[in-house]
Amino acid sequence: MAVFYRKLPRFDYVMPKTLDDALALLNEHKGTARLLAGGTDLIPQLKQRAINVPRHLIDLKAIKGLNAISYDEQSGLRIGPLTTISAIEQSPVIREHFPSIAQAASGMAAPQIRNRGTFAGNICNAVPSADSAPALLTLEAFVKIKGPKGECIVPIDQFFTGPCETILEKEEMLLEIVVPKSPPRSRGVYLKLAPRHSMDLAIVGVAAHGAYVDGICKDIRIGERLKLFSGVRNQRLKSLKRQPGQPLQSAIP
Ligand SMILES: Cc1cc2nc3c(=O)[nH]c(=O)nc-3n(C[C@@H](O)[C@@H](O)[C@H](O)COP(=O)(O)OP(=O)(O)OC[C@H]3O[C@@H](n4cnc5c(N)ncnc54)[C@H](O)[C@@H]3O)c2cc1C
Repeated sequence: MAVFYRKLPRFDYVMPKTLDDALALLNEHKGTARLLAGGTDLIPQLKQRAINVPRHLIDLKAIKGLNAISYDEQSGLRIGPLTTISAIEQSPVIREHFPSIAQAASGMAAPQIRNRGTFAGNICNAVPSADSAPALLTLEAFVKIKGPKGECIVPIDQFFTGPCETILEKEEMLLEIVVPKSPPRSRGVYLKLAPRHSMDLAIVGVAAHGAYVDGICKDIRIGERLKLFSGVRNQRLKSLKRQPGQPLQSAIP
């Protein structure tokens, strides 16, 4: 059973006003500093002493402009690193163009946590039960990363390297989530299996995204995020993924 200490461990708390200052601090205290977005993962982890205590906590909240959601036909959807789960859940543009992302957001935690926690923090924490990941995987999203060496854009399936592990270096920050425009006549959905839906972490979370033209399945993508990365894979899903170009009914085994 997890033990929660009442007091947080000691650390220095800094609240930079600009992105450059935040990145400079992260680089200066390489390996001994952590970024703080909503804190809904980090603070419980610190109270549990579940992670090495950082010497410096860099709170991003005072940096303006990091919570934007924007969409256009060319560059697709852009989600800033401080965009809360609630903002994503309620965004008209996300609901219209990327409903599986909105569904994933609305199935996460309770409203209080959704008002504070961010999608970026959810994918940086990279637990196997993270609800944000499956929809982003099926939508072939990218993440923009910034560090001392500059910026790079990485496909989301290369971002995760294992349970609670990502390619992020200690001095790097996730700057943006980018979701390309979906092809016409495509649809997506996110389904979460949990004992009490949003009040529990997912046992299984599956997103599917497909494009169909005249009953023919042009493209099907399925993003799974099985709890514990058990390696168990559903054979029906696997064979369905191999069936683009088939009439939809015959593609379902
Ligand atoms: C009661 C409760 C219920 C929950 N239920 C669910 C649920 O149903 N589904 C689910 O998926 N999650 C759930 N969560 C977890 C969810 O709240 C978090 O994963 C949240 O999305 C993390 O975002 P945050 O802004 O709070 O991140 P933080 O806690 O601030 O940060 C998380 C980690 O990411 C790093 N980080 C944050 N932002 C960046 C960045 N821009 N660049 C680099 N690193 C960064 C931090 O250093 C830290 O290591 C729950 C949490 C609680 C407390």
